[in-house]
Amino acid sequence: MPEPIILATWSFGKIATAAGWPYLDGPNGSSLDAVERACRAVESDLEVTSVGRGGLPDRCGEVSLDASIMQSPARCGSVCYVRRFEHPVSIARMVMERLHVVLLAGDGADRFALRQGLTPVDLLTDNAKAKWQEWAAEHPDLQCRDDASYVPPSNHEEGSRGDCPDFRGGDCPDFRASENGTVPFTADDEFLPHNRHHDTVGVLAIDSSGSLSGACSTSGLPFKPPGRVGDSPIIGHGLYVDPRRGAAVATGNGELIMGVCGSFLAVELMGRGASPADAAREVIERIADSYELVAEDQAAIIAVHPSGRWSAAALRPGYRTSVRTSTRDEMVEPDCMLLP
Ligand code: SD4
Repeated sequence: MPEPIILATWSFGKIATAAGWPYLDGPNGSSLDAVERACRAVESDLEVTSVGRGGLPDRCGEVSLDASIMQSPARCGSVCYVRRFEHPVSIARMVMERLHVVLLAGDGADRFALRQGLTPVDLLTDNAKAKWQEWAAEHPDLQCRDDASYVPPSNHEEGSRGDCPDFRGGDCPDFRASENGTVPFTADDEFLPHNRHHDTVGVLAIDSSGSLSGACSTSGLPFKPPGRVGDSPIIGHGLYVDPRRGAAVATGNGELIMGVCGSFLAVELMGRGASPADAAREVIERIADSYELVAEDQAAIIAVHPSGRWSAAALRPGYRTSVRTSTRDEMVEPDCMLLP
């Protein structure tokens, strides 16, 4: 059996892995409980402005949340456009465990959550409202308009090389010393303030029985057009888990990930024999090949094989994976960063 492991996207993934690990550790550990708890912790962190309560709203000032959870093609659930509940990942789990459908959207998802006994909350915090008002003042023509003239920025969490004195990345071939031979990110947490933009929290875990689970949760792109839903709640795009082939979770600009079915692609490649490093890199290369990218674009993916071998790849520097095992608790640079 592989050693239990929990992996999460971005530096706020440390919040997630810390919350999930106690549910994973030990003979009764459950990867499903671990990934749900991991996402819930970030959903409740009001400092995080891209997940859960405290997430930045759409251009009309309304927060909507997306999440998914998965153990196998036959066992998955998701919700999108949740507007009244703090923990979309738990609603997604309820969809998986209590319904014969995969995805609930909008009012239907909110009403389902209410019927399950969850308590509605106001998702728009004062901080998020203030940021939206600032944005609206800067973009008076765009506030609450549906046209395509404004492209929502992808969240850029951890800056660039210039922000990071310990940056040791490079092009894929030079940087990838070995799978999982990633360079630990050594900057202090203060260096990566949690109030800067973050993206989706995506979590993958394997427990001591070898069971693989994944989950992700997001408030989507900041100031998105109303109604916009990204990759995170769509099975195969933001998240995919197949116990025989592996699991993958994506983060970044959802539109880039959706066009290549990013998470499914990574798992499918592993199922056909690719290593996690090659699978993750190929997804990012496929994105780069398929889109006319702009400087703002970022996408990253974590791929884990059922054996526990794993890797992450990103379009650009700035993305890190949080990893926790019985012997490790750290953030690591991706094995592949395709662009400077
Ligand atoms: C989305 N991938 O909705 C998610 C969230 C994200 O930068 O990563 N935002 O596109």
